Amino acid sequence: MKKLNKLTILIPCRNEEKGIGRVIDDIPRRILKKLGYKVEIIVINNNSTDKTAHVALKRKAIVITETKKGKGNATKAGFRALNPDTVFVVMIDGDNTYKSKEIPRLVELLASDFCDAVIGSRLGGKIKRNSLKFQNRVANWTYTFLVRQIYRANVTDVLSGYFAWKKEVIDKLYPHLRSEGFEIEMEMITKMKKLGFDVYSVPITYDPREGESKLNKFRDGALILYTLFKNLLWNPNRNLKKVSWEGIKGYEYN
Ligand SMILES: Nc1nc2c(ncn2[C@@H]2O[C@H](COP(=O)(O)OP(=O)(O)OP(=O)(O)O)[C@@H](O)[C@H]2O)c(=O)[nH]1
Ligand SMILES: [Mg+2]
Repeated sequence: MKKLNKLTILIPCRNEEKGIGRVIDDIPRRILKKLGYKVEIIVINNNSTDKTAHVALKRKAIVITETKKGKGNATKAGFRALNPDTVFVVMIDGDNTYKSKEIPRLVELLASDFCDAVIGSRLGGKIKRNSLKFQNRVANWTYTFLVRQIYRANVTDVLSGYFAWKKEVIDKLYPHLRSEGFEIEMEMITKMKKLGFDVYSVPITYDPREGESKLNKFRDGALILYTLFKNLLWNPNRNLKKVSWEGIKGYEYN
């Protein structure tokens, strides 16, 4: 029998009991298996006061705990939990806005060696009614325009939470990541470009969220913009000596 490659799906969650079940249930396991992947699901739970962990564990996901608040901290904890045999990594939100059944669309670009990392694009895809607020759309157009011009990144949605990477990209990127909150995505995109990775977008569907938003549009919007400009001065070689690679720590089970 053909050996299956491991595809790890990271789902950062804080109080997402309303969405996480659907996100996990809709992962197209059979299709992914046919494509040659063995699926592993890691939910990064963060101070949830609801049944997020329970819902995820019931579906046989691995649930790890990150006590430090923020999507950036959760994402980095997810990266540390990756095992060396993972080939591709997907990150998707737990609020059922991005559709997990579209995972094969992102992974195909990696499998065919079209690029090293993929961003699921809402602006280039299907935005369902009441899912992306007008002001968020305007901020996204503006930030995406700036990243395209300044970093020469041919991407069409820099505020997306839907990503796929070849595992070796994470190995090189992780030691450079500093973000604690929602600026993590901007940090990853700008640093991936500076590290010389090929990043493109694929159109995806975006639905209204289940449960409550964790985003503060003023504070997080400003921090994301600051990250965009700050990383202009970032030089991977100059910073290389200062970073320490924490290595793969394996799994923590709840
Ligand atoms: N583990 C963890 N996850 C978080 C934290 N903050 C946000 N998240 C998760 O990150 C994902 C994105 O957060 P959202 O609140 O949906 O932010 P958004 O998608 O930019 O904004 P919405 O349009 O309101 O959905 C969700 O799955 C959240 O549960 C956190 O502190 N810890
Ligand atoms: Mg969301």
